[in-house]
Amino acid sequence: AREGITLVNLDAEGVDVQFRRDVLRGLGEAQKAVPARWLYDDRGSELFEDITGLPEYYPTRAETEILRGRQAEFRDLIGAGRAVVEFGSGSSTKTPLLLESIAPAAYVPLDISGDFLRAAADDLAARFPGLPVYPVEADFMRAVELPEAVTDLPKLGFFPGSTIGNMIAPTAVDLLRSMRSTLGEGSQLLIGMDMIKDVATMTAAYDDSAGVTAAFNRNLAERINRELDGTIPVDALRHVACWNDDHARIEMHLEATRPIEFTVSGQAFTMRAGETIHTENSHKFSRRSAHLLLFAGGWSTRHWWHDSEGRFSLVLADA
Ligand code: AVI
Repeated sequence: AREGITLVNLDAEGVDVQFRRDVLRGLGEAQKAVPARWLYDDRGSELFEDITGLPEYYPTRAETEILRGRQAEFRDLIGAGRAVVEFGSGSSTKTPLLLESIAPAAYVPLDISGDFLRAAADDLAARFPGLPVYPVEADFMRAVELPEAVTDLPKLGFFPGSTIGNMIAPTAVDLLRSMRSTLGEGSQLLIGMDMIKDVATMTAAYDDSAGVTAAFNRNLAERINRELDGTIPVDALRHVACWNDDHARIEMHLEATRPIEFTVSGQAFTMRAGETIHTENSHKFSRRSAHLLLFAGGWSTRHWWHDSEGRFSLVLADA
């Protein structure tokens, strides 16, 4: 199964049909699993914001360090006058750092959520008064038609945060290929990728001492109870973050601490003590695996930047 994104589809009772389908299907599998995209309801998105500021969660700080410290190099290698197409609503700190370094001709944020998109676009337009901003509400997992105003401009795709790492390889390749069709010949892509490092550092980033990541993970079970009339005893689920060396990824699971029974939308499920629901993958890369993934997705790597501790990379690639 591929982890796609589609526009919200509610039934007569206001239940998100796809959420219900994914949860019922995933809880029925031998290794229970729910696609990670469902972690991000309003509460989950708030908790993720909190995660990005945690001492253990190095990726946001490391990527911001690169965006701050390498502005002159971005200017040299990317050049002025491009339309910057950001996949996902702009982040309040990362996007301005890129825009101020390269002096783009236009900014096109793409997001599936119209509300986030408009808020981020208004914010950016206020900070860069001379810059034309064209928000596009779309599912960027598929090729997107960009506004006519930017058709003739060279493009730079921007996909920070290592969100590519939350996808299994076939989905990541599909996305990179869609980005290439969206941006067209002669375009560039600036993409964040989190690197493989010592297991303790990676694991701590997903199991912080304040318990914010645990709350983020358990919110998925709470969301199932809230939205799908579920009876999951959330107090019997423990947050687990572990390194899977075969797949080079951190996995998040919810582990039953005792045998439990519950229903979701009227369907009954059981879990043995120690059984888990797999809730997220966060793949980490070597230079070689990053290069191969980008290449399979239709992109040739041109330049690598990493933070002072070598934890995180921003990669510039050509279509
Ligand atoms: C959004 N994404 C890049 C985060 C990551 O690091 O994989 C999601 C996350 N999950 C737990 N902590 C952060």
